[in-house]
Amino acid sequence: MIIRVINGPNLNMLGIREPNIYGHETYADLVAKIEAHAAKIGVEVEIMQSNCEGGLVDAIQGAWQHCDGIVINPAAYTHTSVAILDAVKAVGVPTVEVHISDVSKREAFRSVSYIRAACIATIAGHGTDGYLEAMDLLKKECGQ
Ligand code: CA2
Repeated sequence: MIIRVINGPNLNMLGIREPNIYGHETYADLVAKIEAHAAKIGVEVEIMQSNCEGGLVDAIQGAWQHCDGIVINPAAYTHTSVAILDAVKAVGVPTVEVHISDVSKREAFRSVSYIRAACIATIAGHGTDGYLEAMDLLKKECGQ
């Protein structure tokens, strides 16, 4: 089973500022944590990050006929991007939306998610553990 983990803009800056919201882990820590969990549950993982909307669309399209599941934190594009929603709909790969913070308890604009409509689940407010929960969910969903 192959899971592609896609991270949106500014997630490469994790741990550098706003630790009260996003914690102290760096992006490298997050990657290491996901890789360790993938090895533990026996799935292959492909992890990427882009600050560009088109880069995220390309990564979603690249999962078509290649990956069994997608974990995506589209970051700020969650709240604005129809292109990312359409890409997830187009590929038809089971997708879980993840947010490190509890977006429902922050500014009103963060409660809007375009991508949610195309996802099998949304996990928010569980810190970076949310990524691992999303991987577990996809593994269960794909019956593996
Ligand atoms: O809670 C999340 O995971 C978010 O997707 C993170 C995004 C934010 O725009 C979403 O509303 C919720 C932000 C990504 C990281 O931004 C940083 C800001 C300052 C320092 C480090 C990272």
